[in-house]
Amino acid sequence: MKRILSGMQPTNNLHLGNYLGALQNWVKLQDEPEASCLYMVADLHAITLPQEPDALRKATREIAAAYIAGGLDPDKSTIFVQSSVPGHSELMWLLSTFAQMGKLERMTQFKDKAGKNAERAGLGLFAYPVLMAADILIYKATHVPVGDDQKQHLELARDVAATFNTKYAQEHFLLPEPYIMGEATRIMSLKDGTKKMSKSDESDLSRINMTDDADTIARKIKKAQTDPENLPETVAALAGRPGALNLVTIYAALAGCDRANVLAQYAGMGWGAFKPALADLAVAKLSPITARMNELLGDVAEIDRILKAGSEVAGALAERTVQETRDIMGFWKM
Ligand code: AQP
Repeated sequence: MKRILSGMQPTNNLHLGNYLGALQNWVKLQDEPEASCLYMVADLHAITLPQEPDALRKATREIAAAYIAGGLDPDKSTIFVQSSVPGHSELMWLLSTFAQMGKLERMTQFKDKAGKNAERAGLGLFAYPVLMAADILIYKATHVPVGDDQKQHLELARDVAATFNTKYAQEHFLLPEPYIMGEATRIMSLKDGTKKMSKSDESDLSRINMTDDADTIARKIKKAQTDPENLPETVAALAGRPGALNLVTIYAALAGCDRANVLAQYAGMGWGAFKPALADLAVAKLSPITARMNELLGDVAEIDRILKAGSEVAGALAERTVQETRDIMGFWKM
């Protein structure tokens, strides 16, 4: 039996990178035999950077709607909001006593997000990987779908689990494995093919949001970074052309084919021909999802009902692990 746990932060609307790199894979996982999937809206992680309360509340529902519109089925997957299960925060504190400062200091995501202001960064941003360890270990997840940027955090979760198990001489926490879903799809910014497409990029033109309408998608793709060369015949010839490579990657991911297949069709053509074809494909793929999302957001009571049911399932699993952990550690019991 596999237990899978993953989540996304409600820092803004989901974008095409979140969909092609994560959500699309989660949908496939929920149909795997013997898999039990838990997908959370990771709002406790979102507050590691400043958030406005109303915007956080709105984004939380929007992400839940995007999960469902993108294909997660509440009858197959447990969909819930991280903060509605208090055990995540409690277990994080318990586990923080097993996480070594030296290892946390080496986390590249902290360095990237704190930037030059590391001295002023909050403790939460620094301790983020311990919360992620709690998210995973609380459900005794066996597999965690992770991108390259999260592998280091998963390693920390394994490390914390193993340290705990050794200290108390029992196999209490499972050591989670990374779930690699074939070739990772990393979608880059439409304005700069060397930077990943990101929810928190200041420029809205850098990403295609799952809420964008057809005209907006076409306009953003039209303005996307390319170069004066036509499309080449081989993938190797895209080296050193990050903007061009990104658009070909997006096309391939949307069409469900290899980049080589895309080039076989478009080699020798200019961007004036390719970009409209890419825009049409993106609209065809995203517009049904956007329409379903808008429909769901018109009935927030239904989203809340799904999240409440998910929280009850996740909460029961989490509570059991927290209680067991408290007992093992020797806490007083009422
Ligand atoms: N550009 C991307 N290409 C492929 N996959 C991506 N993911 C994010 N960006 C891309 C995957 O989406 C999931 C959600 O990640 P997250 O919400 O925890 O935050 P993130 O990875 O930091 O994503 P963003 O969009 O860049 O958010 P912000 O700007 O808030 O930090 C993960 O599985 C991630 O791999």
